[in-house]
Amino acid sequence: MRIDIITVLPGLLQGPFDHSMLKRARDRGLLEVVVHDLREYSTDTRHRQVDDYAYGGGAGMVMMIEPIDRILKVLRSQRQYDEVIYMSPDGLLLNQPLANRLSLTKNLVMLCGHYKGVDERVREHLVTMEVSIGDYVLSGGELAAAVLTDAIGRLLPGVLNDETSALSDSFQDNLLAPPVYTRPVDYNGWLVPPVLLTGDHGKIDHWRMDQSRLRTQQRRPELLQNNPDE
Ligand code: 6GU
Repeated sequence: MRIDIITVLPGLLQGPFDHSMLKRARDRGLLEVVVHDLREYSTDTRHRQVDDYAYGGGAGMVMMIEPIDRILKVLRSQRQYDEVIYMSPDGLLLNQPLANRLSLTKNLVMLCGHYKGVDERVREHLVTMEVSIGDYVLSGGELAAAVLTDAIGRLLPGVLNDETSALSDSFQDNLLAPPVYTRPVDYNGWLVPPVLLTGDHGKIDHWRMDQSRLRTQQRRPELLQNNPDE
């Protein structure tokens, strides 16, 4: 899978994909992440301007359509994109079903918004969907694109060590994950639940399922109301 990220702050996206899961995905050739500096597509070669004042006035700059159209034309001439995603707090709220769906695609573009956002014509004519990572405002779409890339990248077959492990994630079946423990068995008198030490995997699976349901009921009861398949 390939993800192209378009940003005015490429430095913000230098680190996040070079560690852990995403690094493994890239090292194994399962995921290619390419970060593009939008300023390189500015028509203004001297100041590399990519934003301008809003028509009608008001505070805040607006990202211009032309540099965005130019880079998208270049990218689209090289491959077919499944989605061109504008990262925006107005977008479709990211959840596990959406991450699952996007992980099945081959080529994605993520366009990171900044300032007051992009010229509305970009949203009308150039992007195919808008995604938000939650109901709060970030100063730009970069960290949201990193979150979305991580959520997608870890689902690619061959990325996780234990192939079944993504399926047992919290939310994968609309249940939170059960508690987990490791050594020591007794720390300050805080004990590991004895069932986990029995070696009886039928009993352990049953306990974990009960804990998942209990935890979901206590913390996120609304998840139990929803249908697992989107
Ligand atoms: Cl995708 N962008 C920005 N700027 N803020 C957000 C967001 C995205 N998702 C949640 N808040």
